[in-house]
Amino acid sequence: MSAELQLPKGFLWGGAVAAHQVEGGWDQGGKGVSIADVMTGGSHGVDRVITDGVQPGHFYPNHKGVEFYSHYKQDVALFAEMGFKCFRTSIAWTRIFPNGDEQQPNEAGLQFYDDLFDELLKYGIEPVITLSHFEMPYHLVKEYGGWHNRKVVDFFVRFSEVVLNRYKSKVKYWMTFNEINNQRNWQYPLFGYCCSGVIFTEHEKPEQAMYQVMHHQFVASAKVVKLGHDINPDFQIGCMIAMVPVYPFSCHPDDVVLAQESMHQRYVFSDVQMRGYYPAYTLKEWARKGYDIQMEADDAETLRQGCADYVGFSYYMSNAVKTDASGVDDPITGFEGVVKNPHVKASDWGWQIDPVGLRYAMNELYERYQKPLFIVENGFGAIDKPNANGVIEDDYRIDYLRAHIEEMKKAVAYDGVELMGYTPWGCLDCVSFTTGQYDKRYGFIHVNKNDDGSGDFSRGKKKSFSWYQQVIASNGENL
Ligand code: BGP
Repeated sequence: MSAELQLPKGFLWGGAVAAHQVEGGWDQGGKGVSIADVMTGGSHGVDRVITDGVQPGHFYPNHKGVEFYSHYKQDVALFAEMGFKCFRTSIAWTRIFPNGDEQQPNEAGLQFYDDLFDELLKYGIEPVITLSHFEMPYHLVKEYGGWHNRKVVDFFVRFSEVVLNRYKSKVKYWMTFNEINNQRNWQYPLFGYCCSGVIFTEHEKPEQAMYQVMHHQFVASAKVVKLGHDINPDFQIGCMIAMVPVYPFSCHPDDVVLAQESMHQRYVFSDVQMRGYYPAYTLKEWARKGYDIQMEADDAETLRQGCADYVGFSYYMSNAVKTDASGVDDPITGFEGVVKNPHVKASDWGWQIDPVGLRYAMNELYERYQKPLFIVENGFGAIDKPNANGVIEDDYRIDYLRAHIEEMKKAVAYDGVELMGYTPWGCLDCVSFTTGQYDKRYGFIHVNKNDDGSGDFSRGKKKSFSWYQQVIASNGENL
């Protein structure tokens, strides 16, 4: 490989998961019920359902996750064997404040993350921590109406203050809200709910409600960034968006402008968190649609003072849009006018595989903000089948990751994009968010748990395990 394609020394190779998708132990150690605990399991073609509290007769996959709560030492040892420099997970808000509105935190919950971070640091693995990854306390949803209620800002800031202080000497890299722009897809209850605890379609003006929630989260994020920098000036606190670049289906100018408008609907989420003020295109949209977003007098100043340090983003796919297809929404990304891109293939779940799109996305984000990027999710969800010897030969996953890493390296080496690290999603098999399945897998580490109920949660190495090990050992040279 040409020397010019090298990644910088100290590049943060690792893997990513989220607390609710791996931990299990949903009612252990004083943990409260979170919104992830009231989402049923789905299957191919059958949607997950949000139930009114935990109801008998339903299967809730996140209650057990993959039992990381009890297996974390074994898992961290496997991450270390792969050579991880960092590991991204989230802190379950309900382990620290079971209902969300208590005055005092739950010590057992705090102790769990102390133990986890110590275990990681023992191997020289940096924790990369998301404060909110799709699992706010269910109590805040029932009693307050989720993030639509301004009071939730204070509850979140209290939770964040406790953990930022507690782990100030163990965790340097933080993110506020995971894929905050998912709620843009408010037509689909699961997406709005995961980010905010709000089912937007139940609101009279759902899109306005979504923007109100967005504003509350921006204020919360900015307050947390400022607070974090006061607690430890070395903290690096990022925003986190789902980056799905949208291409015009054709070079027809109307398609080009539609693609640009589609991106505005997503960029508002990173624009405000990175720049500290609302972009003109959003203010114009609110005026045009007659939306009345409640703000407090000092919110503008709060946003200005709380700009994030880096852009964390997930990248799985690109989309293409076409004007005369308007009205068709993509159920995953929510974009209007989405059409199949004939130049790329798709996964079994219709996610369009586009490694070159990652390089394009990195350039777009870097040019827009001129701040370091961190690819905190990327990966290939598939149904893995063991061969006759019981080994999972996941060459399709290796091919996907290799192609994306190649493009990532070009963005760094040829385009000059500043990139902090790369943490492929679901390094350890976990519960899929969109489907609630065990069988949609991403891991280098196999977890023996299946949608038919079988499995004992034992861990095994897939072929991709040793592949990724040599990728890290060579700092991305041997792909
Ligand atoms: C992102 C989420 C993750 C994760 C991933 C893969 O949207 O941040 O929580 O689950 O997508 O999605 P899925 O599990 O639905 O395949």
